[in-house]
Amino acid sequence: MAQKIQDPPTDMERCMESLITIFQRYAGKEGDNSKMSFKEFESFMNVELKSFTKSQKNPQETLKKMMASLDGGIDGKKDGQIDFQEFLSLIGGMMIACHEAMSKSRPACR
Ligand SMILES: [Ca+2]
Repeated sequence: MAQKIQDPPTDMERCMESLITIFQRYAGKEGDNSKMSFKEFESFMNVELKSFTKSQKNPQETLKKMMASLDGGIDGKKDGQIDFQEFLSLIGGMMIACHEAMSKSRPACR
């Protein structure tokens, strides 16, 4: 049977795959690769979002607050770990802020 030639992944599909791969890379540093401990979250923030983390007055304190607000944010299940759904709500929030900043920096259309 002839095999259907697969289309190459789209930019969006590549982007989604990258998010999953990056999450698993950090979440898998210790134990379960489906959840991030504070140590794993801190490592993720210090490497992958370093310009944000470095710009904070007290990076560790900020990360602790972020972790506390993410953990249990959706289903109310506070377990001291960040699962993929909680991770996506962080990325979503940061992307909304980036999108707003990018929209403002563009010259206004006339
Ligand atoms: Ca883990």
